Amino acid sequence: MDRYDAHTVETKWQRIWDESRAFEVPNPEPGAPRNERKSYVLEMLPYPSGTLHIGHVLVYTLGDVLAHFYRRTGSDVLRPMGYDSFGLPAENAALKEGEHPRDIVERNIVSIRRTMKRLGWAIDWSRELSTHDPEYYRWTQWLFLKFFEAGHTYRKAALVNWCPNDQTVLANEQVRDGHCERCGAEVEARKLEQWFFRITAYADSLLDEMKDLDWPERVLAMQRNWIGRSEGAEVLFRVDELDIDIPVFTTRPDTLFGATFFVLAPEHPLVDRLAEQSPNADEIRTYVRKAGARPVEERAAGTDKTGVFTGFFATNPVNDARIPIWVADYVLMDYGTGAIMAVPAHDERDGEFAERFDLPVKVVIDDDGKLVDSAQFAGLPHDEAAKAIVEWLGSHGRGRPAVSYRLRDWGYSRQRYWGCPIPIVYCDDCGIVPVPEEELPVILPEVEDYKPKGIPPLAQAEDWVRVPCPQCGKEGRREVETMDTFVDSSWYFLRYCDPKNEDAPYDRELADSWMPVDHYTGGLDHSTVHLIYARYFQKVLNELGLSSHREPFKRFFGNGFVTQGGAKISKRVGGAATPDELVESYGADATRLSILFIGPADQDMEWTPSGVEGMQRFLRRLWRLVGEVADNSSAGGAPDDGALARRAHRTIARATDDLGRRQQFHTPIAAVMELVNDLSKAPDDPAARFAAETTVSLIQPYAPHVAEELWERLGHERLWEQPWPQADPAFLEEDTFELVVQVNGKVRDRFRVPADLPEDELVARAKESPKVQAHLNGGEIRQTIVVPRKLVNLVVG
Ligand code: ANZ
Ligand code: ZN
Repeated sequence: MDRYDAHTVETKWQRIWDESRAFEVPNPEPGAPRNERKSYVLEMLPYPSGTLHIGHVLVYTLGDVLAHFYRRTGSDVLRPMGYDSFGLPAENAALKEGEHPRDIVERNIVSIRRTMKRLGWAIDWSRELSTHDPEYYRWTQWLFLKFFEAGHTYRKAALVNWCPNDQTVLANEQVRDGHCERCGAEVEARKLEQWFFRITAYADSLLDEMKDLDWPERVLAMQRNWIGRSEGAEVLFRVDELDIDIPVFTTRPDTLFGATFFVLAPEHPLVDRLAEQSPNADEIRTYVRKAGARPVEERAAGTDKTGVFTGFFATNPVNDARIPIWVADYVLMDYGTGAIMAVPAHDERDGEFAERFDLPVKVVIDDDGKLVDSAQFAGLPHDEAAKAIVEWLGSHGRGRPAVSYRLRDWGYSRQRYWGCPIPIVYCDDCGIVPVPEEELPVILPEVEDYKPKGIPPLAQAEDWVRVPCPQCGKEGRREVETMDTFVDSSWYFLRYCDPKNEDAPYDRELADSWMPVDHYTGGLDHSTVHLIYARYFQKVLNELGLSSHREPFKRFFGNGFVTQGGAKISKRVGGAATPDELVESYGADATRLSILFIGPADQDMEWTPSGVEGMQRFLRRLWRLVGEVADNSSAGGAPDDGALARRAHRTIARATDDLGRRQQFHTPIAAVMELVNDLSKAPDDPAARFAAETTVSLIQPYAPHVAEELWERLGHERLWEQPWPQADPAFLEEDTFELVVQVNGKVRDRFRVPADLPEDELVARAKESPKVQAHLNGGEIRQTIVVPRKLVNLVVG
């Protein structure tokens, strides 16, 4: 047999797959029976602001392995691909290169597609889409109209996060520690009219429906934290001089007797009224102006406490105490009610403020957690007291249980050029008027200069902007802001189900049959951005009757970052090899294997060239060995039950379990390598042929080209369509033993495991046991003792 030449093998099979449209899944005729088992395998679509880097090789190879695995285990697999081509990343790239964003993304798309094909990813290319394509964004606009009609999107003036560098508004989700997520510039506060999605109305659904998701706990925890649900009470404080009640939100109604002052956020609507009648009017107004310019993040952190006294007092409903009303910027307008009762004895921030301004401190909860100095509630444990006080407030009409959320409505309009136009016309008489459905798409106009200057660049396109009002026909003006690119990516997975539809974003029945996405893969950096927005969209679409599903992604796998020299690879970094260069030097199969072999794919991983060299050597060895076996034996020989046959069956069982249940991508490669070792030691074993076929079959999802070539050598055809090998339990049984698992020397579980598991794997399985976990209690494992073929003892303390 010839030497292994990756290039020849890979181009051969890529051509065959292309010509036979191997990975396309045609949609069935309406009403036609379908395979019961479907698997929608999806990875986050790339931004074509640049070309692909090694990080992409990881994400899309992960998806590829799953797609092959599920196809071969009997599912109809949908595995589409597209490009998130609108938005800041592309526009910033265009600005840097002095070109039009469309030219940049379209050029990058050509390059990305070519690289993807060279890597042999099994994609249904007939469903390809780009979000900047009018055929796509027409439907983004159509969905906007549906959201608008149903009141899910609205316009309001609000304090927004302004990136002075990108000259545009950022959603809260796009601000990291007070800095722009994309460019790193410090974010400023600005007041602007904005378009919002009413995502806060879905806060509880977003929380409750997490129970249906098979997602990593850390991602769910991030979303929970982002939504930030707090239970507490709203309490009314009276201001007699003005004859008004001001509600506050508190999570600690049990501390009500300890309130010694009262604070309004500078933006609170009542501040103006108080200032008008206050002797401190000037001081208050100056303070409010200054606070408004301070970034919200800094205010919330509240390192240096500032504030002014208004001269007014509020009355505490439980004890009629009159407490001074202050204005201070550590209270934020968009949380709770924008007003607080301050309890300096039990709240750290109030404590600091009291110290700074010399305000009284009153302790109302003692060291045992019981109330003191709190009238009839004294002596009660504080949680019981909280309930009793809220009840008392309710019966006196001074308060009620309340819930607050950290989640804000999603501001998505951008003062930038390269985005989906918002199909709205402003009319002096009719107000905000939606563009009629039949007039979509509202095409993004060409402009002379798309550079961001604070005024939306679309305002320059005068002929485009001026348009008759769709309602009264008088001259109106088009909306000149564009949508954030996260709107485009909030529904693309639905369009893939029916990408050519010209009458609707997608046929509901078709989308229902593919959705939800069964395996979604992408970066953890989207945990609180795209992954929340897409969930929100899906819920609204469900309620608008456009989908029967409420969750878009049943299972999510968050891949780790690929680093090189310790640095995260997110763009082309100097010195880092590109996927194209790797394919050129080592072949696609070696490149694919090497990235998944580094380690657990959900953790960050350091990429080194030696890994891909090692994989190239492995493939050469596999090639030689399988070639020899193919020459020396004939197809169809049944394996005996010798050691090699047993090994092969165990390898099947391990790889199948790792891929299907444990979502482990590196261990099956190791298992196959071991089998190759065993085969090389026993090339004349009666089971050699079976072992060789098993090897090729199991490595196929990782290295599909070489696997296909060797499969052919072994006298078979179209491995990508062959059923996944099945481990025969008869071959598995013998070589297992009953593992005894102890915690601190006490037996907590026993179960059978394969005899050849390495020690670290024995320990891993021991820790996975729910019975053992119940006894670990989350404690730190200080020592592990392994007795081979017998037991694992975990010592915690
Ligand atoms: C009295 C009190 C006593 C409070 C105590 C806390 C501890 P989380 O848990 O994050 O929901 N608060 C309410 N609205 C606020 C606003 N707009 N800006 C700044 N702070 C605000 O926080 C809820 C608590 O944060 C509320 O409960 C309130 O202070 C404060 F020992 O009321 B608390
Ligand atoms: Zn009008």
